Amino acid sequence: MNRLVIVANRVPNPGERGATAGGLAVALKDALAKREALWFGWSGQIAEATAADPVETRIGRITYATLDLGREDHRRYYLGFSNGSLWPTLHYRLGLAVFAREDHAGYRAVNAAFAAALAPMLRPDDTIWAHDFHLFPVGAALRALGCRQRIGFFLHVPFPPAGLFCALPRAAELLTDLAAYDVIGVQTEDDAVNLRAALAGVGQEEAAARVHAFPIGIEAEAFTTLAEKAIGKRETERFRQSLVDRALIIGVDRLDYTKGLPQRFCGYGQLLARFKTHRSKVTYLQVAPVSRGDVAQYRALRRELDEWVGRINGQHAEPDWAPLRYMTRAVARPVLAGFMRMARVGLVTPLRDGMNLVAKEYVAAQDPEDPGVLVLSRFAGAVAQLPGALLVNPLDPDEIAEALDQALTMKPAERKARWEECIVSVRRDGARAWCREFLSRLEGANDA
Ligand code: ADQ
Repeated sequence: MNRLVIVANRVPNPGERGATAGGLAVALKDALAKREALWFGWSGQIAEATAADPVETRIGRITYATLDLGREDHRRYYLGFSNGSLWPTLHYRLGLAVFAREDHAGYRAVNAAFAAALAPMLRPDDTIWAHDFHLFPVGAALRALGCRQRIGFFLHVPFPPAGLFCALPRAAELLTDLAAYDVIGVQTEDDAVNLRAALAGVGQEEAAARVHAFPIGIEAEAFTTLAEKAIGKRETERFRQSLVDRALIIGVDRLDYTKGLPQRFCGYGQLLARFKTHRSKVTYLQVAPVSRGDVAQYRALRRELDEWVGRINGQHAEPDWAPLRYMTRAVARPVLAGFMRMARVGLVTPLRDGMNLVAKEYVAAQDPEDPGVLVLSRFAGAVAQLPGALLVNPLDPDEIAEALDQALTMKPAERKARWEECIVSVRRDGARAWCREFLSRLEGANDA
């Protein structure tokens, strides 16, 4: 079998390459287990200048090739254009987007540097798969260097309506870059419709026909096993005892303004204010490790959430009950899986999300005989695969409160029926199917 080359902004660290790995590493596990692979990208380290030659580490059949980013490139490419311009725009938050020509130039320069470092490592029959919004131009940069291999691209975040995306300066250039790819993958049919329209709008009709939706999933069985094994372990049991038979609501997110956390906290506050029967009978645990802590908007969000926590606990706590427990430390996946299994409600209310794997993990973690209820934003890509969830508008705290009340008082038979509607596609449309479907379209692309 030919080699698979993954190009992504981040390459997992040595410590993350085992059982604790998250995100893309988990989703690609199956594809990477079956064939020789090269994983290329940023090391996560910042140096004086961006390295020209990658550092290679081989573990089994996977070679990890990483470049350190220069300080200025990191600021322009990563913090500036990727996180400051593209991330908010792609999440429909044009008002939060900033644009600077220097950042845009830095973004293109790093993509060109990635291509220049990767090209000499490529074999003629490699299959190349580039990931996410940091790397819109890397395929075109590889083509400019003469690479004729199959190159696919997958966008993990949403793609907004064409008019919104095209308000971003240089949007047409980014869309033209996408035309270099043989397959352009997005999470949902809505994203595909939006991206096709945007491509057609800049005269890239042929590229528009290469856009397809591939909803990403999780390794459901493995996550279920993780959750089952966590029950009875010391950490899980200590947590259970601390709840003193109170129903648990759980939220697990990166601390990001797309995840709707202030509105969610407000919704929980509304539950306690309006549905008084739940007072002292429910505990909400929000795990939200700090991400992109060096970006001002993220620091402001953190302050806002600190205020919400103080307000809710200050207003509603009893001497023996804190209604909201909030952690900005990361929690290990096996422990999280156990907490999710214990939770009566999984609360997942992003304002926009490409997919949202936490929603699927919550479903996979449940005890089939006594499952909890998923309260899910109607703006998460995962909605299409989770028909049994209680859907809410994440901007409406009252609706969140009403859904929480409904979930907390739901009869076991309805909980079971709703969970069964969700688990079918969580199991069927897993990480393995996502990889298989994307790669079979990409590898069949030039044969058609
Ligand atoms: P993210 O925005 O990071 O990913 P999500 O899909 O929910 O969002 O999470 C990815 C993984 O990180 C999950 O496996 C989750 O368990 C883990 N994770 C999240 N919060 C955590 C926490 N507090 N502690 C420990 N682990 C945590 C982007 C897009 C999503 C898309 C994914 C995959 O924004 O829409 O679903 O890529 O394509």
